[in-house]
Amino acid sequence: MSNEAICAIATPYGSSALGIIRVSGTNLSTFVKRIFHKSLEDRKATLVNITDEKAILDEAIVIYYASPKSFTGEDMVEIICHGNQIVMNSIVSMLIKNGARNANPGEFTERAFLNDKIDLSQAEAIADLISASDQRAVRAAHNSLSGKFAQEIKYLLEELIKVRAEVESIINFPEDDDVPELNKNNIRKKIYKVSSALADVIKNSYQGELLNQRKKYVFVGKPNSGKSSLINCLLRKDASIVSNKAGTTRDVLEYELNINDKIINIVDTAGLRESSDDIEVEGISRAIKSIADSDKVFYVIDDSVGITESDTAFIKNQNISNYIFLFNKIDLTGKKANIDKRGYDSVYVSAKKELGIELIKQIIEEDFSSDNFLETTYLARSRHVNLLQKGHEHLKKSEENVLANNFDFTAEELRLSHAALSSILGQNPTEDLLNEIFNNFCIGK
Ligand SMILES: Nc1nc2c(ncn2[C@@H]2O[C@H](COP(=O)(O)OP(=O)(O)OP(=O)(O)O)[C@@H](O)[C@H]2O)c(=O)[nH]1
Ligand SMILES: [Mg+2]
Repeated sequence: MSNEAICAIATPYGSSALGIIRVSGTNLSTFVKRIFHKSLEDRKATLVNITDEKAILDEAIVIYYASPKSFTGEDMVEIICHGNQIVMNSIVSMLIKNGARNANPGEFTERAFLNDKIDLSQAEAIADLISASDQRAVRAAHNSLSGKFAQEIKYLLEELIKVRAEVESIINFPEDDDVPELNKNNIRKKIYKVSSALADVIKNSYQGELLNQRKKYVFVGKPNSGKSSLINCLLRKDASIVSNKAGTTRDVLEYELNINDKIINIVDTAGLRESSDDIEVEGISRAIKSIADSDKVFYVIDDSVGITESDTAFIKNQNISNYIFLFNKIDLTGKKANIDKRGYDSVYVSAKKELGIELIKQIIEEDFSSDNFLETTYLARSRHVNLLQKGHEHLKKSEENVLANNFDFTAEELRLSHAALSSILGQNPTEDLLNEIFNNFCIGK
């Protein structure tokens, strides 16, 4: 690891009341003295004038965190200045002139990991917390970040080590001696105990993985049914082009929608119909693809036309099971905005008169409340889930080998299970793995 001083703006791009710039490196005290013309007390907010060759860049609060009591474990400086991009950029340029360099994405967190301030699962939880799309995802990320997830893995590793030791001692039995039944049963019981505890962690981590993915709702239906109009109503802006020409939307357009702090993606698609236009045909095939990875389909029907055979045929042929009919244009049919739960779920709305738009949001919110969430849900990533499953598979094989009196194989399977679980915490990580994880962070974290 290089110990060069690194710096980055830690707050989002744009204007805000305050902006934060972070610096991390070894022995920053001389660096600090040079740029601020005074020494800073550890963990104390100090007001300074930040200058670059006599020109005042800003008046700011700076806090110095002496190693090892800092996020990265190195010396760190946090500069809390005015949240103006030009001011912040000029402070960063001044820091670079004085010997720091721009931090790579995730480099602060990577240093925290390399300095043993956090394990790899906690580092990943930081990225997940930053991008968490709703309250429950935030809580689950906290469960991982606080180390609860890591503690469970550490417990499993400790238990595994105990069994491994016992198996090794059996392997060292004189060859002509049979392994006493008592020892065999003991080992089986212990493996079973780890295996069922691991199964519980897997169960909770699956849920966490789902939480980590933003829910996606796709709007499909015939041309002119009003898909784009409804999406614009939900977004409260003219995002998609609307026109009375059938076949207006040609591409898959994905937008972010915030409903009471739940962030979801809504997708506008090309109207479904037989077409000889290559571009339209491609648009329709993209619409079909986006249905495949959606959480729910809103099938939009022009209520003045009603459901036709081609609508039901499409739903059947594409095997769409999780869908809701949105009957749009009720201003033309005189129906009331409402949710009809008889038979298939239907919502009656009008994009033009903005009727029933809240009902669409209600349907989406119901999806969130039906997800069960446990306090022990972790925001596990697929990397974790895969390793947990791998660890579990090897444990099962080790149990089979105990039964077959193959203790050498038992030992090997236990070793592989141990290796899989310890990779979750980043013990013996490869450089590729670290690059993959930290490159997905934002700069400044
Ligand atoms: N009366 C009435 N007209 C509507 C309503 N919603 C949409 N329209 C009109 O229906 C036409 C088609 O609307 P779009 O939102 O472009 O329909 P679309 O389903 O996205 O159509 P394509 O992109 O071609 O598939 C436009 O002229 C809209 O103004 C509604 O609630 N009531
Ligand atoms: Mg459209």
